[in-house]
Amino acid sequence: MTTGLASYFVSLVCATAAARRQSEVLSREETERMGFTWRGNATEISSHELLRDHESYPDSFSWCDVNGTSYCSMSRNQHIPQYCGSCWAHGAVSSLADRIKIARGARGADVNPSVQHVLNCHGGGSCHGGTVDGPFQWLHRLSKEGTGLSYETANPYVACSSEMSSGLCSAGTWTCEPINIARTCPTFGEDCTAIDPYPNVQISDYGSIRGKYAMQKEIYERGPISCGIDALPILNYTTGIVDDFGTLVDHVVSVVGWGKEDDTSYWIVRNSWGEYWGLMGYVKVAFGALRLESQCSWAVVSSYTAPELDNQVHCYEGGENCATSSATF
Ligand SMILES: *[C@@H]1O[C@H](CO)[C@@H](O)[C@H](O)[C@H]1NC(C)=O
Ligand SMILES: *[C@@H]1O[C@H](CO)[C@@H](O)[C@H](O)[C@H]1NC(C)=O
Ligand SMILES: CC(=O)N[C@H]1CO[C@H](CO)[C@@H](O)[C@@H]1O
Repeated sequence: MTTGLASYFVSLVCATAAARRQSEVLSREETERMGFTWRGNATEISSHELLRDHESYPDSFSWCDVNGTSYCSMSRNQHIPQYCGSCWAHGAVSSLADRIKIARGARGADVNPSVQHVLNCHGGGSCHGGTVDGPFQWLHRLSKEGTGLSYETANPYVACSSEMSSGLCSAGTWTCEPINIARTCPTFGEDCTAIDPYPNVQISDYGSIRGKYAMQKEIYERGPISCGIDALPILNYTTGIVDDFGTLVDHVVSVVGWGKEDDTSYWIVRNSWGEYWGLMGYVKVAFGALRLESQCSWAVVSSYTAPELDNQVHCYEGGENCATSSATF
């Protein structure tokens, strides 16, 4: 059932590769070679199937404005300090950050999980592309081991993965070692210290969905999701509603809700190209357009480190009481 769909995408990628940028979404073959399950159209029973059914949904609903409260996390830019095809990690991490904010009732300073941790640990891909739900498969594995995704303040985004040498990437090693998951560098001329345990977010469940109905149900009941999209028609997007049907999925974004203007219903989509692009980093995509409804994924947040949960391990500035190892950076 999924094979036809996958090879359709792959052949289109090959056929049009010359006309577009390199796809940031890997093929089924590449995905499986990395040890991830291809779930572009999962059919297995998941907690999504247990969600309440609605006859219909309101014409507009956005997690960025639920009765005046925004549950949307920060906008990001995957392409600086140098180009990195990490859209797949951004779409997943941003939707996850929103769901943490929803769980916290938008109280407290935002928790911003680390995209760089996903890249350093090959959690679904690299700067040369990845998979829509790979980050959630990876994080689910980590969560079962009792650890999770690090925070931005312990591992900031630098747009590098281990195969990258462009820009500032040659100045570091982007491997999945403790020092590249959460660290502190206490003073000049001394080694940096890996922090473990580190503030983190964990998930209990994840899955793949497709189609307008499943997307609305998942977003409305549980929060934003991560979806594949055709990026070519939106490279020069500025305002308005994009209704281009699209050709293939080569990019990943997060979907935070939907709206309606005149007679056109559209998805409210957060991209990861900075706030100078589009509508402060967002784009309105007409229902059915840009292949946005063809492969999406969701994850259920099970825990995160936050003051109200009183679950922080309190580390010293130099990390001495939380240190597992140290390395020169
Ligand atoms: C938003 O306000 C409406 C109208 O007062 C109410 O019916 C709805 O439950 C509220 N939604 C949330 C999520 O608080
Ligand atoms: C975007 O605009 C630039 C400058 O006008 C142009 O060179 C480029 O072809 C456009 N890209 C697309 C995908 O339309
Ligand atoms: C979960 C899901 O969306 N499953 C779909 C996978 O594709 C088949 C065939 O197109 C659909 O019937 C399923 O609903």
